[in-house]
Amino acid sequence: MEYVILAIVVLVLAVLAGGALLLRPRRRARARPEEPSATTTPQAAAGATTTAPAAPPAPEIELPPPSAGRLVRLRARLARSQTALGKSVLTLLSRDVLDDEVWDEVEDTLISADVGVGPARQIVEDLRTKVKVLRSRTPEEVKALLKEELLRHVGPDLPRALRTERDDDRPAVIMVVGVNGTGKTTTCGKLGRVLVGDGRSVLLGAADTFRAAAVDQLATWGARVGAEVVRKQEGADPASVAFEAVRAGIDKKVNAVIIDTAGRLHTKTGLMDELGKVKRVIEKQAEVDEVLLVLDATTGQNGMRQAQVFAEVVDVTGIVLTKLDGTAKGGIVVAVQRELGVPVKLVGLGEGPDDLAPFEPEAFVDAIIGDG
Ligand SMILES: Nc1nc2c(ncn2[C@@H]2O[C@H](COP(=O)(O)OP(=O)(O)O)[C@@H](O)[C@H]2O)c(=O)[nH]1
Ligand SMILES: [Mg+2]
Repeated sequence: MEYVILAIVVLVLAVLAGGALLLRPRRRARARPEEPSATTTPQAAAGATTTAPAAPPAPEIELPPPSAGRLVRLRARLARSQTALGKSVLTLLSRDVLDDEVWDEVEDTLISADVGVGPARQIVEDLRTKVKVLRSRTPEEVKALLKEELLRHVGPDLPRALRTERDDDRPAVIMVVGVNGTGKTTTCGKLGRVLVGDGRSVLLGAADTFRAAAVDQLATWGARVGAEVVRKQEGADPASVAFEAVRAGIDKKVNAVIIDTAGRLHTKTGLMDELGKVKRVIEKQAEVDEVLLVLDATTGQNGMRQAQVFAEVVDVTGIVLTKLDGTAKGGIVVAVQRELGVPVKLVGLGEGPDDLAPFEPEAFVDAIIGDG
């Protein structure tokens, strides 16, 4: 009898335990679909259409903050330029006596911030005249004059808008060129993200086929921003990748196609021939709206000389000045526009996905001169 009671107790316990085990996963299973759907609904829907051929586990697509006013938000990144330029120039100009020696030092400071010799001399000359005209010379007045002079050299009225809109039945085509390591692929990704954030559809073309890693790097950006990537194997003909990317962009009616290119080949002439060919091949189907030359702000004159070679081969429509964060060489904006004859349209202020800003002359000059 006791055995029977014991057996019943064991049986009841076993049923209870089994029930509990069955219930737990059910509860979890019910909770699961609610979690992701709350965070990814709008973007995931967009991603599902634009990245249709991608592998099943849908990448998490992030929606970036708006691009307008970014330079103001990122101005702290220009702190080193501010120390080099704004602070030291203002310290010099607040001396009791402004003699030749002080003015020479101001000029040297501007040159060491990469403004360029010619513009530095001009700025000092004009500033000197204006300060002489001023009877009282308060720090505020001097700062306002310095800002005015710098702004004039940065060019407040240069056309800096990017052409990223469809033209009739063609997407906007943007080619990104420049020396290896300057930040081309990163810029393609960041720019794609800006455009997607502004509600446009984007397709990326991986025409840097020199290294497989470069293609993968662009594909990672594509997955992240929700842009399809047209790619081929390492060593494939870059022009054919660009051609197919534009073809796909036309077929899929995207707003913009961004073509990443190689910054090196075995020989420099080979690279330049290749770039010219990429552009010509694209132009069989669509106009190239922008050729953005990416320039690393930390490389100074040397980088500029290399950039000039690119500018001779493809008609550059805008400069992307990268790595302005953490360099004291903010003055290079003035020099680069002067030497290449093309406006700076975008600036890179860090490695993060939202560290690309449309270039705004006033905000830039304010940031490198500083408020304090
Ligand atoms: N600090 C900083 N690093 C950047 C910026 N833009 C790109 N980089 C870094 O520069 C390196 C080279 O960039 P990549 O896009 O691969 O250059 P590419 O060879 O021209 O395609 C990477 O480590 C990027 O994260 C920028 O604006 N600021
Ligand atoms: Mg690259």
